[in-house]
Amino acid sequence: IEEISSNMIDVVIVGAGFAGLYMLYRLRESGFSAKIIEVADGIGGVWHWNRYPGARCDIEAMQYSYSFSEELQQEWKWSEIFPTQPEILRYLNYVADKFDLRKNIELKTQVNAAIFDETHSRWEIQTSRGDRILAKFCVMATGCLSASRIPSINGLETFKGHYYHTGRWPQTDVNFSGRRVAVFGTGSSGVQIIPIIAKQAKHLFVFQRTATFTVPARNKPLEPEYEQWWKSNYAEHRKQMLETITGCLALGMKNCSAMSVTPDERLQEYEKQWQKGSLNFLGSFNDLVFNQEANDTAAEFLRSKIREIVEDPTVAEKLIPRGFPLGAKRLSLDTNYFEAFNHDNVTLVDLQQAPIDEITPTGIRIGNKNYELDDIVFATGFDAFTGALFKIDIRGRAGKTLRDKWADGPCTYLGLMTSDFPNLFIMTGLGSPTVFANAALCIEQNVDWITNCLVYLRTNHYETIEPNTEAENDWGKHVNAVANFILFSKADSWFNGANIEGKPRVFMPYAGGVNNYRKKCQDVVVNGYQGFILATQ
Ligand code: NA7
Repeated sequence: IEEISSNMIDVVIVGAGFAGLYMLYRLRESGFSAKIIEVADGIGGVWHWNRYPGARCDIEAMQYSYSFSEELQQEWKWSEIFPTQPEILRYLNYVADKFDLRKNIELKTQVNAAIFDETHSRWEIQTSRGDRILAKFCVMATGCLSASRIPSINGLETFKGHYYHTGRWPQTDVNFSGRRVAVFGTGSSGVQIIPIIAKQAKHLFVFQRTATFTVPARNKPLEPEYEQWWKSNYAEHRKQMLETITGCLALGMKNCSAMSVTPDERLQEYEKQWQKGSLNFLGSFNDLVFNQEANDTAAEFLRSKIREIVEDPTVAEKLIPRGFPLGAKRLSLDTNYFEAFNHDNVTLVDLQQAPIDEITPTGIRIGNKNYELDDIVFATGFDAFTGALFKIDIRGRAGKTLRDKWADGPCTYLGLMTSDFPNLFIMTGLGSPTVFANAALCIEQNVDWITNCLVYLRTNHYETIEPNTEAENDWGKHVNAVANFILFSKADSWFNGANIEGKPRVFMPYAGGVNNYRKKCQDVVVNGYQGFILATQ
């Protein structure tokens, strides 16, 4: 009993990324005892692991950053519009030091299990160090794109060279100079790493399964006037960001249908957004995400750009995405991606023409053709949303496992909680707009909501909170209805689990926008935590 009581805290947070760090800060500020358990040997979450060459954020730094401290947002200086992974990691380390967070973070510790004890209404967290930590609440800040995935390709274990996954990049320098390299994957990670490896490698083979849509980032140093514009009125700008669909301020966007203007005007607008460069391209007109006809015009514009940039027309045709709407696989932001295919040392291998037969000790074989390789890079993505959660044995009421409960796909209320798992909060982008929006802002909103909820429970002497099944089912239906309204569900992607064999096909994020999601979360609170069961014992 002594051991248990000395080990009992209010909240265990799993994960020390953007979400976990701010969660810890807010909880401590609100008088709760809290602790982060993190498997990595450093803080940063995805920004710790994704240290591959070219890794950077595709949301502007002035917006993809914490807003909770005016002092922090005034004193931190970003160097570029779109920050690199090392710069973001430095920022998060700075935040951890400034707010003295490290004393409550346990690194190099894996959470193996989280088990709810119904008798005492508390969670028991079991770690790789053999510890059992008891907590009233548990927050899974485990990330939506953190469980990296290398596809099972015949013969990989026989390969004598090195192989890497972008989401588990080594901390030592990897230099591809003079080497023959293969890259699998042409999503956002592949699009970022390919042009960098193209510059270094003796030869780069890009093994493409699906061609991708990407828009130039046109990244540049942060100009002092622009920085000043943000900093002179940061609070107001942040407030405006909350009222948007994407959680980002995008100035000068057209608020009309792509079909309401002439073809010339449409092209001019696309050209303008293309020249500006940013994911805002998808907001060039207000119906690109749900009107197929409008979407086609934007997709066709991007296809014409690929034909313009790529010199070899045969290669260009292979690089042109077809068969799914623009945005249904997450739009990428690039720096010289298509240009890389103009280099003599870069070869595009189209896996739709012929799939891989095997990886051999010295390379890759397709039919009679052998590609001799020194290194293979897998930019093949993640078991999104649920992957990191399922690595933990999570058990709620009556020993029910989360895996069993979600066997046909995850179900949550507001993405934040799931019934039969009281006092367990989830912040992995499930049922929330995080992956379609400014993740930093979405995380702050989730953390603030959870903290306010815990304060409410404490003030009103409640022991537990969990959603009722009706509210959970209704939320699931709403998430689905929104997904069916927009075009983002119309492709095989990690949005709907299609990138993982055997994973249930359920559209997991909430595509209704930051502003609408926030409003729904607020309404639930205003109506006395509507849809939740609050219990005093
Ligand atoms: P993504 O977006 O899931 O991209 C993974 C890529 O890897 C994609 O092009 C896949 O092709 C490809 N892939 C997956 N498995 C294979 C196999 N077996 N063979 C060949 N190619 C394969 O992951 P990213 O890391 O790029 O981006 C994830 C998010 O992280 C990103 O959107 C940002 O928000 C941050 P497919 O399309 O499945 O045919």
